[in-house]
Amino acid sequence: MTGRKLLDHVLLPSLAGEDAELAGAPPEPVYEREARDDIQGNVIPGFNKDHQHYLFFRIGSTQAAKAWLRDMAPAISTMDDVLAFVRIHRSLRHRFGESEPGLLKATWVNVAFSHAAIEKLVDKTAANAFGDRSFRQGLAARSAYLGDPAGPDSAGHPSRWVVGGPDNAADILVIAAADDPDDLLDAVRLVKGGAQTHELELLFEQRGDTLPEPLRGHEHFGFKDGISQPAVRGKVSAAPGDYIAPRYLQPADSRARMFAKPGQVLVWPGQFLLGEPRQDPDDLIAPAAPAANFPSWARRGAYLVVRRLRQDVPAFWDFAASSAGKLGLTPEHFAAMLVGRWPSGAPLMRAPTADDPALAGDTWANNHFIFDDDTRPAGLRPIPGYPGDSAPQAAADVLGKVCPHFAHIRKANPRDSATDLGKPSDTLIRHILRRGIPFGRPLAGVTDPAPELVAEERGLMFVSYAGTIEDQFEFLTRRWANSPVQPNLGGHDAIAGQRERQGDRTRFLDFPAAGATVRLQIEREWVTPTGGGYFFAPPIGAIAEVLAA
Ligand code: N7H
Repeated sequence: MTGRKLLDHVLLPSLAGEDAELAGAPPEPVYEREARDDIQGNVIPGFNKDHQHYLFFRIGSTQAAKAWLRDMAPAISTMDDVLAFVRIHRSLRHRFGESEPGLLKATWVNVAFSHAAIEKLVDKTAANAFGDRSFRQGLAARSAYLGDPAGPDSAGHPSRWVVGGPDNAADILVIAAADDPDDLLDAVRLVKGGAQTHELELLFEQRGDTLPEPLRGHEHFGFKDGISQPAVRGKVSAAPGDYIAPRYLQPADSRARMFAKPGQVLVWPGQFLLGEPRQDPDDLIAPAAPAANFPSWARRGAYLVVRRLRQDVPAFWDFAASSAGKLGLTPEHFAAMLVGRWPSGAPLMRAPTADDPALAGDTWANNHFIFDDDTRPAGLRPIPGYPGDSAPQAAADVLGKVCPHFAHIRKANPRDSATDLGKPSDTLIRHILRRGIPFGRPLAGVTDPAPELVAEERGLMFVSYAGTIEDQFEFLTRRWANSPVQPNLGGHDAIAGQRERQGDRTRFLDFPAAGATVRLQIEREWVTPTGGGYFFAPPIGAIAEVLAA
């Protein structure tokens, strides 16, 4: 049986059913087969593979590039392909639990284009019809605005980037991903071979891999990543319960209209796919009109941001250790306050004083918390084999004493907190779909690392998709991570924040210590941009019919 046929049949065990539709909830768009075959699979639902490869190409000859794209188009992995895989995988996990023996394997490929590439392949008018100003300008031109180092001698200055700088910006980005590293190598070989015969110059390539056990799923500082994602509203068919993102809350729980899984907020698809119903910023549940500021062939495409972020692991942990010493905390606790989660992924809001690996491993509990009010237990549908969420619920932390306002996850997603924008529903229109993966060999957990290992490059290939770059990725970075007073007072985001003021890159944290706030200056930097680009992942139909026509 092929994945396609299975997709029509595999619904989440015991969750599909007549009670799956919620009274009073607005109807969500149905993505029939034609739409699912058009949307690239890394946008929705996301490849989520342990091994990925990023290939940055420059077009040599427009005609040759078009011929290559015509060859490539049938090989682009669709939402239908990837969703079928995810559903079968989920079904196996329900049966086998965590011991699921890795029975399924797949290899996926997606492609995206810069503004300059669209100009070359279609024309200037088409390229300029994209309403997102940041996309039109490109990442290098926006770098200063993002707070990246302004001095040309700084490692993070665009003139020194490995790709995406003023002289080495890529036209086309190919993302290949696989469960099996050998399968990935085969796919990359094929892509490179085809590109070479069609005069595409490979400017840069980056392999990314999940870190080896016991760090699988963690990033280089040692923290579990990929826990919190928005859920895209929408259905695969009109059948009751056939949602893209399975709904785990009981209809009797009023939050079932707002969350797919506990803590996983539902967002209308137009926040990620052009031309689809967007999120109403004044109402947590209602849709708003689709955007129309793009060429008509680009409907159901998504903007893609890629940032190659180098991480200096010793600098991060040195700061954590010295600050922790001043505050009477363990370095691990202090570092968890910078992130908002313990290394295991357990949220501080539910594990305020010590890590809780069991909570971290509980996918129905590890994202279930809000910041400003007490969190009520979630009413869950019966989930086979799941005994229920028994960890203590989060208590209101308006002042940020448990999870500080500078914590990366509180900056990037303030959840129920009122922000500088006003109400929590405004936060919904800022969400992004994160699809990154680490690169380089780990240092975390290595005792007495050899100097050569310390000196190697490592970091995060940060990748995100959204319906705008300016109002989503750039907004999160510039307005919240880089600001010491937004979305709330408390200091900079020490993870994602960048700050440039005439060469002074010092950031600070206002640490909520007992009695008074302690201001901690951050002199060193541990996340340095070293390359990337702004791209557009078009609907698959447009690759052959428009870009390669
Ligand atoms: Fe972040 N980190 O290790 O600390 N991130 N991030 N990020 N990030 C998150 O909740 C990290 C970066 C977001 O919904 C976790 O899945 C690192 C940029 C958002 O609660 C961890 C880097 C931007 C979330 C990290 C980095 C974001 C998030 C917790 C750079 C966008 C979800 C795991 C090297 C502007 C927040 C999780 C939510 C979570 C880390 C960069 C955004 C551990 C090391 C540039 C939206």
